[in-house]
Amino acid sequence: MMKKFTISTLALAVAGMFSTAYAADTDKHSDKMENAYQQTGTSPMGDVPMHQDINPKAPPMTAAEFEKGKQIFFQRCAGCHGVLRKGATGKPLTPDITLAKGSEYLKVFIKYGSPAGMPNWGTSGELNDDEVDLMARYVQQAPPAPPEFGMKEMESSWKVNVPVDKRPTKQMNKLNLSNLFSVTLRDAGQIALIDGDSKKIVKILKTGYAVHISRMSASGRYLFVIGRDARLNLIDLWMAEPDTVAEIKIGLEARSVETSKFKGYEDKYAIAGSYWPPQYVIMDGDTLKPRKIISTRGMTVDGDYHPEPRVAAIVSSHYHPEFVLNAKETGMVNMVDYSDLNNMKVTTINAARFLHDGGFDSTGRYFMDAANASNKIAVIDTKEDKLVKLIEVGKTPHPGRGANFVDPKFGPVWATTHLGDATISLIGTDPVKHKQNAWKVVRTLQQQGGGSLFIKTNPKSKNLWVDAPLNPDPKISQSVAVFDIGHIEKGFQVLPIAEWAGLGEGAKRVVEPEYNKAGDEVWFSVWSAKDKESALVIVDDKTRKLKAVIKDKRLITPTGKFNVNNTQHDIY
Ligand code: DHE
Repeated sequence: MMKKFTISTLALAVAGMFSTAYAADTDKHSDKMENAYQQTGTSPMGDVPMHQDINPKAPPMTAAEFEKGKQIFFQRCAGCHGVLRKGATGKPLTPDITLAKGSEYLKVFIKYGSPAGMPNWGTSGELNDDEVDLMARYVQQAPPAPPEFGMKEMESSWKVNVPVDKRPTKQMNKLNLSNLFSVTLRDAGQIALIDGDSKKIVKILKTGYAVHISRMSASGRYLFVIGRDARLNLIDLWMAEPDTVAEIKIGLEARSVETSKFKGYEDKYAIAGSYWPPQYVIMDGDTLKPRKIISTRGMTVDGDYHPEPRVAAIVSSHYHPEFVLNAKETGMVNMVDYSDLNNMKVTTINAARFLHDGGFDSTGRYFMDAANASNKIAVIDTKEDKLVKLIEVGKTPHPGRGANFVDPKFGPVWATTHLGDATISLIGTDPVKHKQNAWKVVRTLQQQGGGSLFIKTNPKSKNLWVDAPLNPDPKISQSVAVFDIGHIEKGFQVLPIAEWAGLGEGAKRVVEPEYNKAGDEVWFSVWSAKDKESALVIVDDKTRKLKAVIKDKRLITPTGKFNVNNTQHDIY
């Protein structure tokens, strides 16, 4: 029989667990940082019409309440619990589970959170008591499924603004394109193109909602930008004034895009993966005409069916005409062969759950792929199309694309930082000359704290930079740690990047180091809320001294920065 709880007893129990477990257990603290990360980008699907199923067993809700519950769910909850509430990094919340828990239990859980990482939505002030009550009732209803998005929908959203034969045949502007930066202006739904030489904003371009990443075509001419609303812009950098020449919506929610880089296929295809529907689409690289859509729904590495495996990182193989694509929830890496789209082959490699981000080793052969919830890096050999090894690292690896350098003792390594602890794991990547170190964690470094997202160096640099924008301590989230690669065991220096930006109030999270083409400057975003001033801070890599600050009222919420040359050639 189900136990009866009153709000107050449960609240005390949960709150009690909270204070003791929390103070003592930094692991739980790290769960919080991980959840905060999942919630940094709200799902844009709250406004998508979905059918409300009347569940006679669930507490009643009006259509208006249901609509509000849906909005809140997609803004705050879907990132962890999944669109269909079948569970992702958060627990499943399907009616078979939630009805058994009952409204009172759910209200306490939503209001006070849990030590396992569920945020305290009520006591933090994010939701008021009425909203907590509404959400407790909402999660007992059947989850509404968002619509599918197939070829018909893609084609009707597809626009070629400048046809290929009306585009320039050579570069028509005087920009040093290979040192141009595409900077995500996240909450403005824009990117800024910034000239890396003069540090001047060349142009602001409108893109998708809560725009996420930029990628370059193999030739360096075309820039692809994807928004969280799955809107993809194709920007031609050769035009007198770089502009969007084609656009398409590839689904309802997305994070990744990449272009074909194998010899003979340069600039030919683009691929974009979506979170919803769980699928990817291959398009023509110069027009975005959709060619082939493949679903990722299917079995996980553990043999269970998953209805919504989101597409996470995609990289482009240098060894075969293939895209290397992460299906997050299944833990499978898909090697998508684009040489014959009609008779398409996809090799599925079992890795581990939940695949998120990653990058190549310095040779471009091995894809170092973070299975974040498993605390592992999967090494994928893109020449043999095989899993080489699953390597245990720190808690919740988050490499971005990682950092490649030569460790003075262990030879070539690739490094990842972590969201869930203060470590950096260095993995040996040379199975030929340093066989004994290959595919092992050869060194673990301590940095300032957890909540780290990106680590970076450059082949021409002796520095290794690491951020920690989600660390709860502003001293840490507003600065970066830098290691001297030649004396890596000696620890790190902290640079107060946000202070150097000279901004007023704001979160001022320092996020994502990115090098210029020459590898002698490192750019950081100082990321505050939409209504607060943000900036870019540029540091001289050799002296580690401030070189420039870019401030402009148009620089709203800058986050990712993509240098054309480094993105084009996978340099990191
Ligand atoms: Fe990202 C890369 C997903 C939140 C900045 N992010 C990626 C990739 C994925 C992803 C799958 C890899 C793309 C690839 O390589 O093809 N990111 C997600 C999320 O699901 C998550 C956790 C929550 C959400 O709802 O979006 C999320 N990401 C963020 C942020 O809050 C960040 C810090 C700020 C922002 O702009 O939104 C952020 N993510 C980035 C950046 C990259 C990225 C800068 C590219 C790194 C690179 O070096 O290529």
